[in-house]
Amino acid sequence: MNSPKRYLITSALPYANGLKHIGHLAGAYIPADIYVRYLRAQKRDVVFVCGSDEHGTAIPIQAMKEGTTAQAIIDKYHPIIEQNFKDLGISFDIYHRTSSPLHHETAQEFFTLLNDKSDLEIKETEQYFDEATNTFLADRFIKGTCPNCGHDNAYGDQCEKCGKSLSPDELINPVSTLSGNAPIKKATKHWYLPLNKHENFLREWILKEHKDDWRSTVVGQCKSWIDGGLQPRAVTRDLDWGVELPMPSGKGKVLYVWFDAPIGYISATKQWALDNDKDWKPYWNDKDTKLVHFIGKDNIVFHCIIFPVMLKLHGNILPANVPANEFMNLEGDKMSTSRGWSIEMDDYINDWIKKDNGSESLADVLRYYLTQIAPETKDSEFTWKGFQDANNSELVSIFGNFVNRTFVLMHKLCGGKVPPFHNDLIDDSDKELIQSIHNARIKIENLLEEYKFRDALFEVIDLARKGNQYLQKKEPWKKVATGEQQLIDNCLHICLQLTANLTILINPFLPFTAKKLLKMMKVTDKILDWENAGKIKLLSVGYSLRAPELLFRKIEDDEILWQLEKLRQKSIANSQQKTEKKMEETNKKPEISNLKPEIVFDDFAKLDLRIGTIVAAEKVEKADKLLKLSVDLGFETRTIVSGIALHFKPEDIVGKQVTVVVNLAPRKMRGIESNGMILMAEDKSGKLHFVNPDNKIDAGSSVS
Ligand code: B3M
Ligand code: ZN
Repeated sequence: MNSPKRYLITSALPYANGLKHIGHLAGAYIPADIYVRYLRAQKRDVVFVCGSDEHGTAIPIQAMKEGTTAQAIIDKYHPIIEQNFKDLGISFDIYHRTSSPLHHETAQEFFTLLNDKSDLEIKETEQYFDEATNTFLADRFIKGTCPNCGHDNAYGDQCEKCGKSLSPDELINPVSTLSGNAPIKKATKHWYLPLNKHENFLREWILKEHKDDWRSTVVGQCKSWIDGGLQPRAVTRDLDWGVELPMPSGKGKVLYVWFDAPIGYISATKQWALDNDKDWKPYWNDKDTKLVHFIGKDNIVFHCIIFPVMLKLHGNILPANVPANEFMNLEGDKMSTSRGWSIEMDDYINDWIKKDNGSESLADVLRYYLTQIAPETKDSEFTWKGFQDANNSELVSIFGNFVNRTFVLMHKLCGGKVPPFHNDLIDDSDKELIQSIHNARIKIENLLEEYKFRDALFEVIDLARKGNQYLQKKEPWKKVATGEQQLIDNCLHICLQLTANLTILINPFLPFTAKKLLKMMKVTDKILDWENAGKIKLLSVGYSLRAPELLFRKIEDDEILWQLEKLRQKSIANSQQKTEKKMEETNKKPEISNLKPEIVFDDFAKLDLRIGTIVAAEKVEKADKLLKLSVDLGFETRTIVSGIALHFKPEDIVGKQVTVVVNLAPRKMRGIESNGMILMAEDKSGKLHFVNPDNKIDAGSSVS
C-alpha cells in the first residue's frame, strides 16, 4: 500500500459555549487521537488540528443564560475544554480559536474568493424577525416543532432530537428564543452557496468514488440529502457576532457559523505552521495529502456536502474520508448537557483522575471503554456498570494481570533480567504465540487504516489474553522444583517480548499506560515505533527491568453507585431549574405570548376527544419520563405511552379519568406503540394535571 505524503487530521471544533460531554469525546476526539498516534508511530508526516468554534448563535445564547457577554463566554470555556482534552490525552498539534484574527482573515479571504468568482448567489428573501428585540432570527434564535419528528424544541438550523438539518421556515409554530414571541417576516439580503449546482459532482464523488471506502452510514446520509434535492444554502446571517462580511455591501452581516467553522481547520493549520516554522499550503493544496475529518453524525452534511463544495470552489483538496460516528447514549437515554443527562469530561476528570491523585491511568480507562463501545456503525450505550466491567474484567484481569505476572515472575525466577532464549527448546506453543504477535500487528494495522478502532482494540486485548493462556499452560513457577531453568527462561523471554509488543500496540489507544510500561521496561519511546511491532527481539537478553507498577486498579461497586446517583440528582436538579425558570418567565409575561395562531372550527373539529379511565399503569423500562397506560375508552382499551412519569406514580393514577385524543396516528415510543394522547394541563409551577370531568362519567363519552 502506498501511503500518502502527509496527513491532515481534524476533529470537529467544539462550540465554546459550555462543557463538552463524553459522547462528544467518543465521537470525534478519541478515534482521531488513536489514528494520529498510530500515524506518528508509523513516522508519517501528520498534523492534528482542532480548536474552539466561537461563533454562531449558540454563543450569545449561552451569554444570555449566564448574564454575560459572548466574549466572556468563549474566554471562559475555551481554556477549560482545551485543558480537558489534554487531561484525557488528546494530542492535538494545535488547539486554535475561531475568534482569532488569523481565522477571521482566512475566512474572509475564502468568502471573497468565492464571491469574486460569482460562485455565490445573492438573494433577497423574507425572513423571521423578532420585533421586540429588533433581531433577525437565525439558527438557534428561533425554535419550533420539528417537521420531521415532532420534537417541540427544534432549532432553526437543526433538530437535536432527530438530527435533521432545518431552515427556520420549516419549523412549525416558530417562536423567538430571545423574546418568546411569535416572529414576523421581514425582507433581507443574503449570500447563498448554490449546492444544487454541484449535485453531479457530489453524486460522482461520494456515491460512486467513495461508496465502498466510506462508512455506509455516512454514504447513506449523503445519499438521502442528495436524493432529497439540494437547495442553495445561505452562508451569511444578520447578526453582530461572527466573522464580518469583508465588503461594504455586507455591512451588519456575518458569515454563517457553518461557513466559517470548517475554515477553522485551515486557519488552525496556518497557525500551527507559523508556530513550527512550516509551510501550511501543501496540507490543503497538494493532492498527496490525506485529509480526514473526525466528527459525530450530526455534522455529516456540513463535512461531506457543504464544506467539500466550498473546498472545491476554493481550489483545495477534498477529504479522503469522513469517518463519522453515530451517537452514544447514556444509561438508556440520549446524552444531553442541556437536560442534565450527561457526563462532562470535566466531571470525569474531577471525579476519577483528580480524586485518584491525578492518576493518568483513569484517563486511559475512559479511553478504553469509549473505544470498546464506540458507535462506529450504530448508536451505542455508556453504562457505569459497563465501564466498571471493562476496567475490572479486561484492563485489570487480562492486560494488567498479564503484565504484572510477567514482571513478578521475571523478578522471582530470572533475577530481574530479561532471560535468554534457548532456541533448541522452542516448542509449538512458543511458536504459536510468536506467530500471534506477528499476526496481531498486521490485523491491528489493517483495522486502524480502515478506521475500525473498536475491532483494533479488541485485537490488542486478545493478544494479552493469549499471553495469559500461554503463561497458564507453561506454568513456569512449577518448573523451579524440577530445575528446568531453560524452560522458565524461554517462557518469560517470550512473555517479556510480548509485553514490549503490547506496549507498542496499546500506545495509540492508551498512551498513559504505554508510558508506564516504558518506565517499567527502562526503555525510551523509540521502541514505540510501529515498525518494531511484531518483532520479538525488542528487549535484549540480560537487560535488567524495574519492579512492576500497577497498571490499573479495580473499580468498586460503591464508586459506580455513587456515579449513578450523581447522574440522577443532576437530571432532577436540571428539571427543577427549568421549572423555576419557566415560572419566572410565566410571571414576567403572562399567557398572551404563548398564544398559538388562530384556527378555524374545522381544524378543531378534526380532533376526536374522549373520556377514558386509566385501568393500568407501569413505568417504561429505561425511560425515566414515560408511563405505559392502559386506558378504557368504553368501546375498547388502548395502550397509550405518556411522558408524565416524573409527575405521577403509576399506582396513584389507576382509576383516574382523563381526556384522550383518540384519532391521533399511532406512534412508537421506546418500542411500544402508543395509540392516542392524554391531555394534560400545566400550571404555573410546571406541575401537570389531568383534564377530566367534574364527576365520573361513562368511558368513551365524547368531548367537544
Ligand atoms: N461546532 C458543531 C458541534 O460542535 C460545530 C462543529 C464545527 S466543525 C467545523 O457539533
Ligand atoms: Zn426532529
